[in-house]
Amino acid sequence: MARTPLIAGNWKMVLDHQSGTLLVQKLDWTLKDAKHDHDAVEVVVLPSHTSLRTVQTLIEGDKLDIKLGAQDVSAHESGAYTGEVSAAQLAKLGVGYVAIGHSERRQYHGETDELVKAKTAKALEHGLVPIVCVGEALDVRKAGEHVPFTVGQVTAALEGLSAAQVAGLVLAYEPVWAIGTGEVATPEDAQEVCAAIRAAVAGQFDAATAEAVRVLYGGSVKPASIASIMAQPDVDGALVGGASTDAADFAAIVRFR
Ligand code: G2H
Repeated sequence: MARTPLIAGNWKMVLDHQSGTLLVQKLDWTLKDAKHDHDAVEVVVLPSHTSLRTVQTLIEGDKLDIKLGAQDVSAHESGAYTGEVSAAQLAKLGVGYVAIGHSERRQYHGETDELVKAKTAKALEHGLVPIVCVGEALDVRKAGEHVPFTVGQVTAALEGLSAAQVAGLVLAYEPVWAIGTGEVATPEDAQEVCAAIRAAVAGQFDAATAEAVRVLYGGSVKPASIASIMAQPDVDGALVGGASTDAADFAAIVRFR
């Protein structure tokens, strides 16, 4: 079965609940004008936790086809974890997706492969679709170790999950050197690692799981670069940061074809 492309907008700590709501409205109008087929390309926005409720109310109230995701989730079930947001809380709010292990979480908040694995399992337990982020820093790329490094992050995150769970989740390859730098990996760079990730999933689970799992590329994706990235056979979509905070740019990325 063909994999449905997914374009996810990671707003990071940029938009608030008002600017975020406005962006979703503009995005929806633009996509409706363009008669965008949401079954052909799925659209997800990942607001800050403070904006989730407002954006969810808009999406549900106006029956928008845009889907909602969070940028992070706790590995804990519930209890005395000040500042954390649980998978159960997100699920109750109607959140469908959650980014886990983004390089900014790994870099600035010390998130380890072990924590990413625990968060992924917890998200799945509550019916959320994890978008598990992996990718190498510049020194790793320069050493030519980007494939084993990234595959290692994937293998660690997926350890202990069932094939069915893995088939339904999303992996995002985001080379750290290309994040917010304007430096985009070439389509061939993206394909090389996304294909290696898929092959690793086949080895860890089976061929059908590898065929089903969606692998995104992320890192300075812009309207001008999306088509060539999406033309790669193992790239099933994009995790977009900066360009997702502009409705026109994000709509153009969603309409990559
Ligand atoms: C990578 C990406 C979105 P940007 O962080 O996850 O951000 O498109 O700004 O590089």
